[in-house]
Amino acid sequence: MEELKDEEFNDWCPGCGDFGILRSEDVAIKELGLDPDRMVMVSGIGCSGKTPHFIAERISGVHTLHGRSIAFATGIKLANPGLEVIVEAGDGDTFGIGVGHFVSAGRRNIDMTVIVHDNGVYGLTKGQASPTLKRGEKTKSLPKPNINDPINPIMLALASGYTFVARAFAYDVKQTSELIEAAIKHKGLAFIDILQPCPTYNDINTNEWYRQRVYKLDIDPVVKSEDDIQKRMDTAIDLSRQLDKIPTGIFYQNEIEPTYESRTTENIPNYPKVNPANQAIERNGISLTSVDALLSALSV
Ligand SMILES: Cc1ncc(C[n+]2csc(CCOP(=O)(O)OP(=O)(O)O)c2C)c(N)n1
Ligand code: SF4
Ligand SMILES: [Mg+2]
Repeated sequence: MEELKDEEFNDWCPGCGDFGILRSEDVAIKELGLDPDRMVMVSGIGCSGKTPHFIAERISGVHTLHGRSIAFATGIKLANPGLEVIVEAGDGDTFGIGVGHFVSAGRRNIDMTVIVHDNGVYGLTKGQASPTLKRGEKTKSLPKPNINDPINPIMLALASGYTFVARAFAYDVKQTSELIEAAIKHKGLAFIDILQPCPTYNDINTNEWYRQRVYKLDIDPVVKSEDDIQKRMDTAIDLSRQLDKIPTGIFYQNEIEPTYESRTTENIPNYPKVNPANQAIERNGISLTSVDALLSALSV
């Protein structure tokens, strides 16, 4: 692993909130003491998509296509359920072109972590409005105020079936790293919406703007029984709709819901041990995956 990673030049703009997210991830991965060889970070296209190149820990990274990181990550996790899979995606990536994958992943409750860099803009392509920019906001990169309503990432995650739903502020490295740790430890699909200032294109949702509004949630978000689900969800939804103040922390956590892996194991008991990633590809020197062998068998 060591020899595969070179120092990469970090070309994020000075003051970008992505630096806070990167730092928080480095801290969280170190704190958890996870085996880097058992970790994969999967990103889409965007400024956020460069995170796997810059992460200090020598974990594997896959820089995929715009909007497709969750789909790639799902395949990796299903093929090799022993891996710790982290998705690193932009808000355009996740809630624009990739929103179908975001919703589908929630339905499955796969045991992985989705981290969204939510900056209100399409940073890499020079600041077009992303699906989280509020209606009427005119950042310096827009010729006119945004005419579309924003989506609410917390509500969308809850409606889709995510079992760990949180929000963080990129420059609060302490809280963000703690939330990333909790998300990775969570058994099921975890989502963190990280509010990430983009000083280059978004001059409205700045560091100062957030600092005047963010406050830490003081609720118990953990579902204790089936009867408890509605109450915890209602609280999470109400808090996510606050406009004047912006709560950060865990909005909802439910480990009662079975994961995709546990439901698959009910159908295929040896799935954790015998999964696509560790099946034999050759026996007695003969390839079991040879297309030639398959074709000749079929042609008989
Ligand atoms: C299929 C496809 N459509 C469009 C693009 C162009 N594109 C690249 S990055 C990007 C937007 C990035 O915004 P976001 O996902 O919010 O990430 P950020 O740069 O803000 O971190 C777009 C539209 C692309 N690369 N691929
Ligand atoms: S364009 Fe915005 S999001 Fe991209 S690196 Fe620069 S400050 Fe960060
Ligand atoms: Mg963005």
